[in-house]
Amino acid sequence: MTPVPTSVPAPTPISGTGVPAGTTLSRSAPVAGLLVTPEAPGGTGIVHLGLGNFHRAHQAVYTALAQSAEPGDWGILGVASRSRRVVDALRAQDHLYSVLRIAPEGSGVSVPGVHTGTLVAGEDPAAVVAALAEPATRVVTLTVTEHGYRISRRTGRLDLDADDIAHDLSARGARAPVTTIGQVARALERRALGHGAPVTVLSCDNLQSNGTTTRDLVLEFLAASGAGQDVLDWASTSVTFPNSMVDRIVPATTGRYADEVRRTTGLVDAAPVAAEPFSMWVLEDRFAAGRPAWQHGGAVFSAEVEAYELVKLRLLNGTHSLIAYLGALDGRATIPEARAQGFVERAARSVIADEYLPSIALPRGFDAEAYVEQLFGRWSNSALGHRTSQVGSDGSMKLPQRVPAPALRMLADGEMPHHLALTVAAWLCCVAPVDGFDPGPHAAAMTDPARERLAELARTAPGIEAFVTAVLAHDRLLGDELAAHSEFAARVADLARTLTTHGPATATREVERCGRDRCA
Ligand code: CS2
Repeated sequence: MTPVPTSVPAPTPISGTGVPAGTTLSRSAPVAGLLVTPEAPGGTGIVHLGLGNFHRAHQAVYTALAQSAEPGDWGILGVASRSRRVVDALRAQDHLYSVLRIAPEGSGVSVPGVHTGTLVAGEDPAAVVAALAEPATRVVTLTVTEHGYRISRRTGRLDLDADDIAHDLSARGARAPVTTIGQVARALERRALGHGAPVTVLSCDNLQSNGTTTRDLVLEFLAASGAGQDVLDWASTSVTFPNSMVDRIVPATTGRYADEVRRTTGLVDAAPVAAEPFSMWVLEDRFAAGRPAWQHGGAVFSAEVEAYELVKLRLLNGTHSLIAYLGALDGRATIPEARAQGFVERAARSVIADEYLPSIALPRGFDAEAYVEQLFGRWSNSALGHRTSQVGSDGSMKLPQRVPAPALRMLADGEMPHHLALTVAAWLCCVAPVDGFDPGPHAAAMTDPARERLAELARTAPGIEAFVTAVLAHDRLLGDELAAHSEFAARVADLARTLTTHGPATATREVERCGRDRCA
C-alpha cells in the first residue's frame, strides 16, 4: 500500500494583494486563489453529523476536490452536536473556513467551500431528523467520536441503559431523539414509511468495522423502539453502511491558527482548522444513492477496508495513546516532544512490532515498514503542536477500540502484552491518579467521560492493585473478555506502581526487561 496524501491544491498566498485589513472570509472576499471548489454546490446531498475540526479538514476537503472535478448536488449540511461557536462563525462567513496545512517546512491555506448550511443538534434535534429524512439527502456521514455511538463498553452492543438512549427509545413520536443513533434510526424509519428513497450512512469515526457497527446499533435501536418488520426490512435493503478508514492528524484550534491565516491571506477567519499534510481515506464502495467522486481527492475504494481500519486503529491510534500517556507523565505538552524522548520512541516501536503488528492480517501489498516509518515522521511534526492532552482524552472510549483485541490474542497464547499493559497503566495514572501522585498538568488537562467514576474508584480502593481490579474486572472498562484475565490486571497494577513511584522512563525499562526475560 502506498499511503495517499490528498492533492489539496498548493495554496497561493494572497497577502499584499490589497485585501483591506479586517476583511472577513466570505464568497465576496478575494478568495479565488484559495477556494478548492470554484462554485458553491447547488444542492445539499450530504448531511454530516459532527461538525468538528476533523470533518472540516478531512471529508469536506475530499468533497471539495470531488466537486471541483465533477460538480454535483453534494453540498454538505453540517450539524454541530452542541456548540454554537463554529456554526455562528461559519454562518457569518458564507459557510467558508480555511484549512491550514501545517508542515515543518511551511504552511499554506485552502478553503473547501462545500458547506451549504449548518444546524446545532442540541438546539433543534427535530430539524436534524427532518434533514436526515429529506429525499434529497443521499449520504449521511458521521464523525461523532467513539463516545457518540453509545456502545456499551462491556458488551460492545447498543448501551440500552444509557440515559439518553432510554430517553430516545421512550420518546417515540412525542419528543425528538437526542442521540446520534436515535436520530439516524428515526430518520430511517421516516424514510421507510414515507418516500422510501435509499440512503447511505457512512461512519468516519475510529471504530473497528465502523459501518457494520453503525448498522448494528441503528437496527438494534429500531428493534428496541418497536419499529415494524417492514421498517427493518427496508433498512436492510435500501440503506448501506460502508466501512471506512479515515486518517489525518487534526489538532484542536488555537488563536495561533487564525493569526496564521490572517498573515497568509490577509483575511479574518473565525473558524480555521489546522491539519498535517498527510491525509488518507479508504472506503467500501457501497453507496445506495450515489456519492461524490471522492477519488479525485485521493480517496481509495477497496474491499479490504477492515484490514486498513485495524492497521490505523492499532498502529497509529493505539501507539498514539501510549505516546500521549507516557509523554504527559514525563511532562511533555505535545506528541512531537513526547515522541522525541528515547524511551517513548522505544516503547512505541516495541508495541508496534511485538504487540500490534502480529495481531493484524495486513491488506494485500501493504508495506508495514514504510507505513511505520511514515508514522514516526508524522508524529514528529513539531509545527502542528498536537497535544498529548488531546490524544489522551476520552481514553475510556478510545482504548476499547485499540487495546483488548491484540491483548487477548497474546494472553490466549500465554504471553503477556507488556506494552499494552503499560498503555492501560499510563492512562490510569494520567486520568485517575492514586492519592498523593501528581501526574502533571498535561494529564490533568485530559478529559474523559469516565473520569469521575475512575476518580471515585481510585479514592476508595485500598491500593493500586485493588483499584486496577475495580476498573478492569468489576467495572469492566475494557470489556468482559479482558476482565477475565487477572494476570493482565496484575501486570497493569505493577506498572502503575512503577509509574507513580519511579516515572515513565523506569516503567518503560522494566517492560523492556520483561520483554527480554519473559517475566510474567
Ligand atoms: C488520535 C487520533 O486522539 C486520538 O486518539 O489517535 O485523533 C488521530 O490523530 C487520528 O485518528 C489521525 O487520523
